[in-house]
This record gives sequence, C-alpha cells and structure tokens, in this order.
Amino acid sequence: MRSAVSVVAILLVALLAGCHSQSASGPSSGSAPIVVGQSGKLSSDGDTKSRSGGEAPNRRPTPPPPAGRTTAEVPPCDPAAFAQTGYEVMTHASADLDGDGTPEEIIGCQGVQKDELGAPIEPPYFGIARWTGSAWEEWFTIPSSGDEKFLEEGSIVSTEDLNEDGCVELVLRFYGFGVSSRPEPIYVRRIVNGAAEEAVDGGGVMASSDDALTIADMDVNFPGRELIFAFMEWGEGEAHVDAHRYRIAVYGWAKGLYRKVDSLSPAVKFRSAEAALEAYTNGTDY
Ligand SMILES: [Ca+2]
Ligand SMILES: [Ca+2]
Repeated sequence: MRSAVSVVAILLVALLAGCHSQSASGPSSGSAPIVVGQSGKLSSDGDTKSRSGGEAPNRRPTPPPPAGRTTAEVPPCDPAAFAQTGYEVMTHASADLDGDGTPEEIIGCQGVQKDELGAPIEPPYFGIARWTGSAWEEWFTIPSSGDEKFLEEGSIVSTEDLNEDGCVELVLRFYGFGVSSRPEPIYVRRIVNGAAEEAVDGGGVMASSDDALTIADMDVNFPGRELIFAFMEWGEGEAHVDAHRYRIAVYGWAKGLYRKVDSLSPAVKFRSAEAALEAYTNGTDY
C-alpha cells in the first residue's frame, strides 16, 4: 500500500498542471479534495488528481437543455419556500443532479421545535427542488435514516461527479446529539432514471465527530475520487484530548456503489482525524 501511495504522490506532481474535474456541474467544480472534519467544516487545498489508468469511466452524456429552457432563463430558487411547516432551512446548494442541464436545489431543513436537551423533535431532511419550466417544485425528500436530529452548514459535503461517470454523487451528512462526541453519518445518493439511489455500500457510513472524511483520488484502481475516512481508535487509558491511533478506510467506486476497498491502522498516533488523513493522503511512511 505504501509503495502504491508513493507512486500516486509522484503522479500527482506530474499531473498537477493539466488535470481538471469532469464534473458536469456543482457549486465548486474542480477536483480539489474535500475535507470535512470534526465540526463539519469543509476545505479544499489543492488539486490531487492522479488518475492514470484503471477502468475507463462509463460516461453518461449530458443531454442539451430542451428548447426554450436554458439555465439563463431559470429564476433562482427560494429555499425558504420549500421548508415544510415547523422546519427551517439550515443549508442549501445547487447542482444538476439529473444531468438535464438545469441545476436542482438541494435544501437542508431542520425541525424548529426542540426537546429539553435542545435537540429538534422532528427528524431533519433534505428536499430536492427542480425547475419544471415554469415554476420550482419539490421533487423528493431525503429524510435522515437514523436517529440524527441536526443539519448544519457542512451537511452538503459534495455535489460533484466524484467517480467521473457524468452523474453527480450527492454526499450528505446528518448530525446526532452528543456531548463530547456526536454521530455524524455520511450518506451518498445519486439520481438514476429520475429516482434517488443509495450509492454507498450499506446505505451509509457511520462516523462521529472524532472522525474525518476527505474526498480525493488516491487509487488508480477505482475511477475518479475515493471517500477516505479516518476513524478514531481508543487506546488503553487515553483521554479524549490525547493523541490516538486512527483507522483509515478507503471507499472506492466498484460495481455501482462506493465500497470499502482498503483499510489500514498505522501504529502512529495523531492529534486529530484530519492529521491522520493528511498523513495518509501525503503518502507519509508510517
Ligand atoms: Ca437537472
Ligand atoms: Ca458520478
């Protein structure tokens, strides 16, 4: 694994200048890795494209927009108009999820009414609004599938074509209630033939605020970018603030889903999950 990463690191340098994402759309098109850490924060820090081989992506052609229906004529969507009664909009983003040339609006909504601990009583959801040609309408909703109660700014992790097949992978994160650590599961959905499909093996990846995710092209055996998690592993007698070991889990696109394709637990301890991910993606020899 380490030698493969070293090769990737060399390829990165060689390919930095000329590689650009094939993403059909998205608010931040480009191929910079996306890092989401403990507070759901999101950062991009440079192009790490390294794909140089492997299975050729089965690219889906983007059809031209129908006559009289161009993006320029679509008025902006008002996300607040799509919050159901008793909900407020926490975050939203635009992306062409069905590849018809017109962006849809992804709207994250959280329940207003709270319990005695401050957690919303109703489960959060993402609403997808689409332009019909004459009006914005709610297309479908994606409710939290666990006990998660929260949404926030970082809940829409990615709206890009990660596996380079012409279809956007929508990476979403809900939040559970926690005191020192809280559940932060990741879900991946895509629109196929007009319906939202789960796009990660097992329906989602359970993670917590002690863990972190980055999205970067690290393995030429799988098309496009991989989802790379660092999961905190508690050692004997360790306190929360101590350095910990982290398990690195790589999810690559294979047989129509993001599946766990690699897992390793270096003996080195890190101060944070982000530091563990940075060491892995930089090809550090543990
Ligand atoms: Ca569309
Ligand atoms: Ca895709």
